Amino acid sequence: MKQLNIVHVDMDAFFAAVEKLDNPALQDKPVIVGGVSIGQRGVVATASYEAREFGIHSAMPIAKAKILCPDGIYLPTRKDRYQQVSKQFFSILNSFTPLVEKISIDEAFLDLTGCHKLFGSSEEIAKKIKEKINMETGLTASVGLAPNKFLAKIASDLKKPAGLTIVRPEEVEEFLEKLPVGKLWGVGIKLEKKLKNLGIEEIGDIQQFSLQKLNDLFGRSGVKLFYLSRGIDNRKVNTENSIKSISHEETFSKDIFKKDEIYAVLMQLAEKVSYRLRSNDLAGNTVFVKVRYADFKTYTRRITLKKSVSRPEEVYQIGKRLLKINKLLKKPVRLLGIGVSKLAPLQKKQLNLFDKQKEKKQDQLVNVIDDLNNKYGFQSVQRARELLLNDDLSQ
Ligand code: TTP
Ligand code: MG
Repeated sequence: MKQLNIVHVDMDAFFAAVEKLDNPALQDKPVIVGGVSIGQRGVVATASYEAREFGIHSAMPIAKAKILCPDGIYLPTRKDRYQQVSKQFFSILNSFTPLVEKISIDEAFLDLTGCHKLFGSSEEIAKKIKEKINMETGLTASVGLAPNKFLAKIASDLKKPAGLTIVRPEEVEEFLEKLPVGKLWGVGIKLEKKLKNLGIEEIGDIQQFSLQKLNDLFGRSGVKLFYLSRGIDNRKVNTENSIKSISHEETFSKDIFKKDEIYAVLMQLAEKVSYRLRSNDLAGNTVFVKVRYADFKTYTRRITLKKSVSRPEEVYQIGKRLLKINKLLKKPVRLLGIGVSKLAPLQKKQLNLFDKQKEKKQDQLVNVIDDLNNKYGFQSVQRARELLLNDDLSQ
């Protein structure tokens, strides 16, 4: 019999909830948080549950949200602040077990194996996790407890916000039966339509089909449907390198052609990537760049290095080299992105790829900048850092 050991936790309306936490006057108000960075291309990052009543959801253009809810409170994103709360969230999770898999800024899986002597039954631990998050952050999370990741993820979503849903091993098939097929991983709008055409709307309908039949109908996706519809999922909670990559990108309101301007943006993006790497104590040995042109053609190029990198200057220089070698700047650029993958814990005494003598000085500078970023947010110190680097280190 499968054990009831996997927890999925997801914070409720995360960015909006943090905004309410920092400004209690917003409590009970429809709050919409969105990237209003450059031009009119802003989209909703998230909306409070009050705002969702108006039909607003993530990825909706802000302009459309404003039509649906003109009296809503529209706020720009404050990524550094959310990152801060996220860190607190993960340290709470880590206080229960080291077996935590980070899925995103506000979402994780935990494997409770080995926790019971310290914290009680799985049910008790799931409850404690939920309560501790609420007590220590002032925010609510929704929690699912189930025998595997697939079920725990569905469970945490069922009673949002502030829900706790437990799916015991003996209840699995019944739990899945009446759920819409769209809840299954890998079932997007297209496959959902195909299934509907066959009269399949609920997960229970899939349970009636044999493995052979589903394979004939949908190939590999069909095989997946067979197992998931029965609640079978053997994936482990993956604690190693659970963040696969860290990247940032920017879409410009006007396409950019001037190399200097592109490199300036690249530096800012590299700064952000580096900051996030170091806030998570990570470095990575693959750097990648992404470029999109006016015709929406998008290219990604990567390079794998012998050593891991995390410093802004390193990430920037390698990104710049990738853009040059691959001749990616021959046309005006609509979107530019840079990231680092193949991540591993940061070695504190990591060698600087470029120049050992500058290493210490650069590290000191990076630490000061990190402190300032934590205190005052990103934009305020970015310029200063670029000036410092130009005057001081990058000649
Ligand atoms: P989610 O957990 O998907 O959403 P949420 O926490 O806002 O709401 P829910 O209660 O349904 O979990 O994402 C976490 C945060 O990630 C969200 O607060 C904002 C950000 N985000 C984006 O910036 N863009 C997106 O498209 C999505 C889905 C999320
Ligand atoms: Mg969430």
